[in-house]
Formats: sequence, structure tokens, C-alpha cells
Amino acid sequence: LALETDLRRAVARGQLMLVYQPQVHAADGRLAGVEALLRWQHPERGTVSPLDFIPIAEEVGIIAELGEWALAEAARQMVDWRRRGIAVPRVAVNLSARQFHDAGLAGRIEAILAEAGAPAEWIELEITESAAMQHPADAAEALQHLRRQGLQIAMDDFGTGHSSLATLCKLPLNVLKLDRSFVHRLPEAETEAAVAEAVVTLARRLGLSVVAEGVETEAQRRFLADIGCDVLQGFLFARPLTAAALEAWLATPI
Ligand code: G
Ligand code: G
Ligand code: MN
Ligand code: NA
Repeated sequence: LALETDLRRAVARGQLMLVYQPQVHAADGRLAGVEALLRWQHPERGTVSPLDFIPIAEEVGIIAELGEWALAEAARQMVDWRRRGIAVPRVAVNLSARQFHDAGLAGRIEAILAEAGAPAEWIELEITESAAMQHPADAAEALQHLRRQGLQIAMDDFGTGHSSLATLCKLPLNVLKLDRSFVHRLPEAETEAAVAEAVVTLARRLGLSVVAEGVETEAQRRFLADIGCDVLQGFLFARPLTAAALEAWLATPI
């Protein structure tokens, strides 16, 4: 496959980039952090979505390389922002299920952050329910190591996977990310409203914070703030932005 061959060369050719989507505190709109999202600038196809190339990277065994590039780039960007006095409290980086197959994951993440000069406290790792559930014991052990280093751990797309609550409770999480499928029809849809409220209640009881994804309307923002979501992310605030566009967004008074 041509795309597969191209993807193998994409890192070396500098075709990968990160965009950053703001996450804001529900209470006052202050910046809580950003989520880093991979983009591939293909010379002929234009921008390729991670939905199209992450599965290929997993299949052909180069997801670790891509994932580690993304983490290193996010860490370098944070160091650059701090040097320039740009206050981005934290960056969330997505981890693929396959990255957990590797017993050396926690050690390599530590090395990547040390190399970039980024404290672990600046970094949140997003794992999906399915990633954690494929190998719950391995995932729990890797996440324990990462937590001890000082990284934050978020469960992405929460509510869409197949995690039992028993397994969920064994993972050392800091954050639940309420999947945007539960946000989309708020505030009118009673089922989604019930799920959103239940997730917030569960998170509270477990001592976790809640990030709601896919917030697109003012009515959704108000509903999610009212039920006690801590942090909101979505097109209402901003789309994923290049680093330069994020800096401009931060500099624009609300
Ligand atoms: O940014 P966008 O909505 O196109 O992202 C689509 C999907 O790709 C999301 O599920 C997102 O989590 C995933 N994704 C984006 N960046 C990365 C990354 O660096 N690593 C992994 N594993 N997934 C990513
Ligand atoms: O699976 P994950 O949560 O990592 O996916 C992040 C993706 O969600 C990004 O590709 C981003 O483009 C997309 N996204 C972010 N905000 C919104 C939103 O408000 N509405 C929709 N439909 N998608 C969003
Ligand atoms: Mn994510
Ligand atoms: Na998500």
C-alpha cells in the first residue's frame, strides 16, 4: 500500500504535526490545558486524519514511533511556551492501545520527558477504555509507573468502551473524559443527561475530575457546568489549532 510506505517515512520527512485544542475550566473559562492531536501533512493527499492513519500505524507496527514522536513534540512545545511566558498549564497526549504491549513504555516516556526538559506534571496521558481493557493488568502496572513519575492519566471516550467498573476502579486514573456522544444531544435528551450526571457523580466519588468533550453550544456548556463537570473541551471554545493559532487565541480577550 502506498499510504503505508509513505507513513513509514512521514516522521523522518517531518510531515507529522500536532494541533492543540483548548480545555477550559467550566467554572470561569480559564485555560486548564490543551489536548495534542496528530495531523499528517501528506504531500499529495493534504492533511490526513488520525482516524485514517493511526489504524495503519498500529497494523504495521510503527504506532510506538508515532506516539513517541507526538509525546516528544508536545513536551518540546510546552518547554517553548514556558520559556516565552505563555501559560499553558498542561498538555494531554493520546496513547494507542498498542503502546501498552511494550513493557518498556513507562521508562521510555520518562526518558522522552527528560530529554525535552519537561516535568511530568505538565503531561496528561489519554488512554481509551478499549486500550486499558485489552490488557488490564499490564495497563494498570504501566499506569502506576507513570503516575509515580508525576504524569496525569485520563480515560478518553469514557462510556463508549467495554470496561467493567471493577476494572476501571483498579486503574490509577485522575480524569474521566465524558465521550462526546453523550454531550451531543444535551441538554434536551434525558438519557444522555442521566449518563452525564452519573459520570460526574461516579468521578466525584472516586476522586477524579471530569472533562466533557465535544461541547458545541452555550446550552451544553451551561448544563455541564451546572452538573459539576470540571473542564470543557469543544468547538464552542476552539477547534484544534496550530501552536501559533493557539497563541493568537490565548492573546484574544474573551
Ligand atoms: O483530531 P481528530 O478528531 O481528528 O482525532 C481523531 C482521533 O484520533 C481521536 O480519537 C484521537 O484520539 C485520535 N488521535 C489524535 N492524535 C492522536 C495521537 O497522537 N495518538 C493516538 N493514538 N491517537 C490520536
Ligand atoms: O477521541 P478523542 O477525544 O481524542 O478525539 C478528539 C477529536 O474530537 C479531535 O479530532 C477533535 O477534532 C474532535 N472534536 C473536538 N471538539 C469537538 C466538538 O466540539 N465536536 C465534534 N464533533 N468533534 C470535536
Ligand atoms: Mn483524546
Ligand atoms: Na475522546
